Amino acid sequence: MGLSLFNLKGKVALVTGSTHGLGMAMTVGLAKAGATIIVNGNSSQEKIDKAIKYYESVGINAKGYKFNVTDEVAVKEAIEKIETEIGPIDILVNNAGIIKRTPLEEMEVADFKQVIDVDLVSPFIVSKYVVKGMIERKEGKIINICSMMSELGRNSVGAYAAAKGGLKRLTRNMATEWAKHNIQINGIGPGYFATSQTASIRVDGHPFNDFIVSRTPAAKWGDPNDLAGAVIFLASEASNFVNGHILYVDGGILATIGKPSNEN
Ligand code: GCO
Repeated sequence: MGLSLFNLKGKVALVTGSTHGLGMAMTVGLAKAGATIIVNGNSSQEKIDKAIKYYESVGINAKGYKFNVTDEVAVKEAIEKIETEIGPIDILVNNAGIIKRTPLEEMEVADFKQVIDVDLVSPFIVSKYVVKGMIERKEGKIINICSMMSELGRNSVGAYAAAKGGLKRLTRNMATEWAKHNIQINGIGPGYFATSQTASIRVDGHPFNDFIVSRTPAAKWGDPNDLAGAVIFLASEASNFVNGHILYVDGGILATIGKPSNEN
C-alpha cells in the first residue's frame, strides 16, 4: 500500500512520440517509477538515437522503435516486434500528435485530414494492436494525451480541436468497451506547457504569451515535469478503478473564464 501503489517495476511502457516534449517528460516519469521504457518516433532514426542518449544521460535504459503511428501495417509489425523482443506492453501512452495553426476558412482539406489522422486515428490504431494482448492477459493501462482543445476552442486550431475533442470521446468509448477486461483507459489533458510545440507562441512580446499567463490561475506556463504525477497515477495500480476519466493538468484553466488583465 502507500507508495507501492505507484510502483511500475516489471511493467513495460510504450509512449508514442517520446523523442521530445511532453512525451519525453512523461516517459522519464514512468521510468523513474520503475517501468521499462519503449521510445517511439517517426521523423528519423537519428532523432530516436539522440533521445535514447538523453534518456541514458538521466539514468534510463530505453529502447527505441521507429514507426509511423498512422500506418496500420507498420504499427502491427512494430507491436509484434516490441512484444517479442521486450515483452508484453502493460502501459500504452498515445502521445504522438501534431498541430497546424491555420484559420479554418483557409485550411487545406489535406492538412485537416492529416491532423485528424495523427491526433485521432493513430491512438485508435496503436490501441487496437496493443489491446489484444491486454485483453488476453486481463490487465492493461491506456493513456490518451488530450488537450485543453478537448474542451475549448481557439482561433486557428480547428483541426487539432476536432481531433482532441474526438480523442476525449474515443477514450470514453474505449473504457466502455474494454474496462470489463480489467483495462483502464484514461486521458491526460495538458494545459499550456513550455515545449517545442508551443515555442512559436511562447516568444517574448507575443500577445499569446501574456494571454496564457493571465488566463491561467497558476499564472504561468506548465513545466513538462509537472505531468509525471498524472501519468504515473494513471499507469499504476493506484488508478485500478478509474476509467474513462480525463485528468486535466492545466494550472486551473478549465476552472475559470479568466479575467481581463486590468481586473484586481
Ligand atoms: C495552441 C496550442 C495548444 C496546446 C495544447 C493546449 O495553439 O493553442 O498549441 O493547442 O499545444 O494542446 O492544451
